[in-house]
Amino acid sequence: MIRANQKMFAKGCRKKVFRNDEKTVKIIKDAFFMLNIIYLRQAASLVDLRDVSNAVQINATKGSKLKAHPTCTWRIFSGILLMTLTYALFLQTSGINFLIKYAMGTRCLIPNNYFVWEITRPVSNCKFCQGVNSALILSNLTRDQFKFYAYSSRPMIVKNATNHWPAKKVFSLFFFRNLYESIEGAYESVQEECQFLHFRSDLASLKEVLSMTDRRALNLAGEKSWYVGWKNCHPQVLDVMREFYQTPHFLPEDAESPYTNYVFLGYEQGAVMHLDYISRLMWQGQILGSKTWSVVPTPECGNVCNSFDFSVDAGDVILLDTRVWYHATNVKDNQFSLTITSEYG
Ligand SMILES: O=C(O)CCC(=O)C(=O)O
Repeated sequence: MIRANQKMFAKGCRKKVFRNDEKTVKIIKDAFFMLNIIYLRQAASLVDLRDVSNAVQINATKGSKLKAHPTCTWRIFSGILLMTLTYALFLQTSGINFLIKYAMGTRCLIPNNYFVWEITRPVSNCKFCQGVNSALILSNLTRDQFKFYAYSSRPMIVKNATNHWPAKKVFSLFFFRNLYESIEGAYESVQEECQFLHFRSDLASLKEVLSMTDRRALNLAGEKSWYVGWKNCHPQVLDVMREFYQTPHFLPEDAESPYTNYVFLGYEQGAVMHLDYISRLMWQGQILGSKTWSVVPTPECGNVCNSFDFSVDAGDVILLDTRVWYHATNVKDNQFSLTITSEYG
């Protein structure tokens, strides 16, 4: 009997789960009171009543799982729709994120190379090269004396201006090998923030340059000749280098100089003919060896200006506006050439 009543009550409650109207609620309430009275009359205890109540809850839950209520159908539909939209949004945003990351990870959307620089550079005013047929050679200059020439676009050589630099006794391929090997992140800084120029050499990175064999480093017979340049921008590398050279003493006091520099070193054919895309004028201290520089005016000035060559020896400083003079270098007489270059302006 109790079981039969339980079944009946359970049936009513299951309906309650699925129907919300007031009439149903009233019927169920009445049934509930009736059942309680019946149970109590049949000497059921409160524990029995609690059991009935538990049984009803279990059945009601089962019912809700087995039978799909319209609200549930709507919920399932909404859930699927929501999941689909979220997934679509995820795909879309991950696509957008990919594009954002690509744009942020790419330093320039337009490729950064000589061809692009050449076609986008401003046309030069030929005044910079008119009447210039040779480099101006200066020596024993004070800062005051140099003021007059400071921002000239005529190539200039200041003789014997770096002879006192300790760099001439210290700098070598082996010095830079030790320096770069001893500073964490030094190689990466060249690769990621600075620049490596291999010119005609088969060396693809500074790491390759600094790990070449001693025979090749010395350009011994049978070894491939090499000439490279790279920009130093790692602060620790620069700090160490600065112990061995100074900015040329004659440059104007108020001239700006970046806390970066370039090293060019190697043998035989040096830099290939090119223009620099930098913000200021260039100075270069020739620390070891002698070089020939070839300078050529920009093509738009080719009919009013001349190309010419000049020589620079160890100890000299060369000053050149490498933004308007195309330039190439050649190391003399199988010597080893090593220079420090930076900007001023
Ligand atoms: O020193 C060299 O051989 C080349 C220097 C150069 O090309 C530059 O400073 O732009």
